[in-house]
Amino acid sequence: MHKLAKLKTPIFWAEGHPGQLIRENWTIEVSGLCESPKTFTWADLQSMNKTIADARLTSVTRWSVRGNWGGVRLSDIMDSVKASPKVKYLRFWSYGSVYDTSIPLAIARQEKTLLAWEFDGEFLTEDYGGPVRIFCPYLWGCKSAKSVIKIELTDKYHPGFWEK
Ligand SMILES: Nc1nc2c(c(=O)[nH]1)N[C@H]1C(S)=C(S)[C@@H](COP(=O)(O)O)O[C@H]1N2
Ligand SMILES: [Mo]
Repeated sequence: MHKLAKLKTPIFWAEGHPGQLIRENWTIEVSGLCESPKTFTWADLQSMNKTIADARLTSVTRWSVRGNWGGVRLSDIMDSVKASPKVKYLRFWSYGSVYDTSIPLAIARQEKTLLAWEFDGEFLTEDYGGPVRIFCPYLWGCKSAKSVIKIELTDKYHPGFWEK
């Protein structure tokens, strides 16, 4: 059983569970206001500097789960695509392009905001947003988009799935 399941972490998939997703074929497109838009493959992400953040994912529905989340800092991703000084928000899209959510630049740049693929040393499964999800302990859990396929760098705020 996955560690997150042992901790009785609820599985949120408002748009419907995506089924099986293949880790090795995963890609995340990073585009919008930047000099070098790039599609990161699973291998690209694995070759980057890994950060482990001991932090908590907290939902407005009154549960939270704490552990060691591992992945790459969103700040490193932004540097890698040469994000424009005009960027004010990052907009995340989950698999299927139904669920989206946006966060302000300053929070994306915080040290524990990650593109995460593991929890307590174990790969994230589809239930918990694998292969790769956003992990942002500074905001409500709804901002930690699961199974992310695309990140848009924007200067405008777009209300996301839950806000609409
Ligand atoms: N694609 C997608 N991402 C999502 C959600 C969702 O329904 N779909 N729910 C959000 C909410 S409200 C919370 S609290 C966390 C829950 O993460 P978990 O399902 O891994 O516990 O994921 C967030 N990311
Ligand atoms: Mo939530």
